[in-house]
Amino acid sequence: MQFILACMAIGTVFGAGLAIATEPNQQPAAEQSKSLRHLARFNEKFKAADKDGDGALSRAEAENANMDRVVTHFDKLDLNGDGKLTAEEVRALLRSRLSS
Ligand SMILES: [Ca+2]
Ligand SMILES: [Ca+2]
Repeated sequence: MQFILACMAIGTVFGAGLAIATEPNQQPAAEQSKSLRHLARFNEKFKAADKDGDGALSRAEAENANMDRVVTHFDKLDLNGDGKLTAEEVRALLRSRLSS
């Protein structure tokens, strides 16, 4: 059992390393650092807005953080309908904004 777990852990590390190694080739460096900065800003804002620290934003948390676009589209963004937005669900908004 421990051997299997060790194999899984090694596979995860190598898999992640591979993803990091191949990613920079997919877009120009300047573009990538721009989207990384964008993502870092988003993560900070998300964490600051998540007052109870459960890793998701309730509607009230989004309202308190003045995330107007998130509040406006809250029901649409809440893909699984649990009344909270995870970072992944809010990222769908960022993606739609970037592509439109
Ligand atoms: Ca929360
Ligand atoms: Ca949700």
